[in-house]
Amino acid sequence: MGFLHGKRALIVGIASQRSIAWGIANAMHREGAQLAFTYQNDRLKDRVDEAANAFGSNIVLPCDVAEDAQIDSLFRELGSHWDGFDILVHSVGFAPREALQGEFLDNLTRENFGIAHDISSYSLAALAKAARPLMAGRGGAILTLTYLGAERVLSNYNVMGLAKASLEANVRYLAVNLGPEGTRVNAISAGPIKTLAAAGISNFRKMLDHVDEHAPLRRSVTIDEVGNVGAFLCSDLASGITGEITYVDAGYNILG
Ligand code: 0WD
Repeated sequence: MGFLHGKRALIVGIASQRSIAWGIANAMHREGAQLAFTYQNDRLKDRVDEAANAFGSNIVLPCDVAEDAQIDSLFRELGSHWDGFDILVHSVGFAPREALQGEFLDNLTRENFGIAHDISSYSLAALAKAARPLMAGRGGAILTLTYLGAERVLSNYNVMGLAKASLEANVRYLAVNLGPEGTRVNAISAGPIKTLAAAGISNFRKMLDHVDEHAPLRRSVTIDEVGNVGAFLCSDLASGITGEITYVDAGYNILG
């Protein structure tokens, strides 16, 4: 029996089979969790339907996290399938493409700053708040994805680094707020992986090559490696861990 047997998990942020959320869903499914999925818009619906099929789920619901009404209706709908659930995976991030190239100030605008923070950080707290009635008191867990650019200045990451720093603080505030009702909140800081979101970052290939050459393990990580740690962090095996950022990056973050 898998270590997530009997758990119900909502996966937010699958855009393709290369998505980190796909790797997390795969590991959670393997460990016995029942899954539900959201899709951002009609363009991505087929991909998410494909994921639901692959993981034996028939719960696929729309949710653009930029829209309050869609967040509300997501949990109303989910509540008609499940009377409660245990795991919320937030694998969502976005900044306008032009902000992810050049120097930090080159393409910094109030609008780009707002969008990056809204979609990449605020959405975690918004989902956690809306999910609360269905998650409270079950010993559940919330997981999000962050990146080293939150702590260090990395080329081209720019305003997304600020948004990820906000996301990491968000994890800590949520952990304190939701801890008393038994919900844990953690993040994985993943090494670079070639996904649709990563394709928006200028010179991403160079970053990946650098990690392959210099990380202690002399390689980058896979979505399955991130998925395994995600499944662990959201399981009862990790019942003593909350408010933490766990690195799954082949050791790259320890380098000076
Ligand atoms: O190297 C990487 N790929 C890393 C990614 C390293 C470390 C962290 N991360 C983070 C990302 O910042 C993000 O938070 O992992 C998370 C997942 O990213 P991913 O798996 O790399 O990217 P992808 O497969 O593109 O999924 C992200 C998805 C979006 O995809 P697109 O490509 O369409 O932007 O986030 C979703 C969307 O499906 N998303 C939204 N979902 C709901 N509402 C929204 C939105 N407004 N915007 C983006």
